Amino acid sequence: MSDPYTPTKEDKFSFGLWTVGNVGRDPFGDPVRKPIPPNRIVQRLSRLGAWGVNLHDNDLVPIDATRTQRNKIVRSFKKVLKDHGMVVPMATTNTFTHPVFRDGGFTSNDPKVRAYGLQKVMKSIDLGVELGAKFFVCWGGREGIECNVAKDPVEAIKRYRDGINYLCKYVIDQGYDLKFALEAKPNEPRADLYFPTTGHYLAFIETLDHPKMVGVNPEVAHEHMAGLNFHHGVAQAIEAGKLFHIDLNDQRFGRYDQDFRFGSEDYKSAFHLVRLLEDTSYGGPKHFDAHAYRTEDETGVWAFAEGCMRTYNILKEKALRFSEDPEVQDILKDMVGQNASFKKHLGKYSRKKAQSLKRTKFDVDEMGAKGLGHERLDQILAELLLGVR
Ligand code: GLT
Ligand code: MN
Ligand code: MN
Repeated sequence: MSDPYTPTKEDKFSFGLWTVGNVGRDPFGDPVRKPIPPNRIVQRLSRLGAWGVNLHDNDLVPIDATRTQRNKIVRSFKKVLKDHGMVVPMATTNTFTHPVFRDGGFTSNDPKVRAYGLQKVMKSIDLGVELGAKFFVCWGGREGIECNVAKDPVEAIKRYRDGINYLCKYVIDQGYDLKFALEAKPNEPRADLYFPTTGHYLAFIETLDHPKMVGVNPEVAHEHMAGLNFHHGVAQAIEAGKLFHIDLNDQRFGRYDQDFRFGSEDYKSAFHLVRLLEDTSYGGPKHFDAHAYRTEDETGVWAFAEGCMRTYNILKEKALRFSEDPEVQDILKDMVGQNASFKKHLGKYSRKKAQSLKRTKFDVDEMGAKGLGHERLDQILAELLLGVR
């Protein structure tokens, strides 16, 4: 069946191998599904209309593989990508599963662990570039702490900076066309992670040796865990020219990292996000970093993947209908651009302008008396989303 919401490769939808490949293990329960081999993931995703797959080094190549084994796996993966017209837009490194990373990769107190972390990431970069990746995500899943007196947090930040600077130099030295996207999360799997939000990373990036090579990869669930408005954070990243990549999923506020199907929990927040991404010049990969409920078998996994993409496209259509709605347009026209004569007071500072502004009389009671009409506007959105408009 095909309808206007059926995904196509032009939509630039991607999934991590670890997302549809998630076996449903959680802290209280064993896996409920068999691992799906990477090559079959590529085939099935392509058939559903996805454009790309992303991977951690060890999603494809086992951590203990020999060079010969690695090359064989990579050769066969490249062939299946080509046969199915699929790309690898983003790659990343697993610096969180092995016990060696129990206290972080880049921020570990042990220089030997930090050196191993760098080695692993460099090899993972080589793999990503070989597969055609243009973005490299760094999610510091273990870069955090439980016992806060065991690690100096200022030192941890400096170590993380040293790590990213080193990797930027490596990418430049190799002549790779690759940019880094840093992914924040407030907690889990550590009690607290350094760089808990996208905003923390936006500030940190400006302190790097090569800030132009580094942007962010915000994830819906991670900002919602912190109780933040996701699309506002994304807007700030867009405005700063730093939205290199995005992880789409869903999540109830205040819970553990749920990584639910995109748009499954909060249609309204998802609408605002889709509208923002579609109305601005983002144009990058739309990556679903989520997984099927633990109740599902493999059939449910593909229903999950299709659902993520369809919901995005449905919300994209709703965003367009909202913008084109004549009543919405009338209301917005009334809201914006009034009092044009006051614009002369704004903008670039000059002493003359400031003096003139200080002399201007404002009738604040009259200015504060007028309602803004947001109730009606928001109800129009509610009715559109609920399908009666
Ligand atoms: C892990 C995490 C994600 C990150 C991935 C990249 S791995 O599943 O929960 O948010 O984006 O390392
Ligand atoms: Mn993510
Ligand atoms: Mn997550």
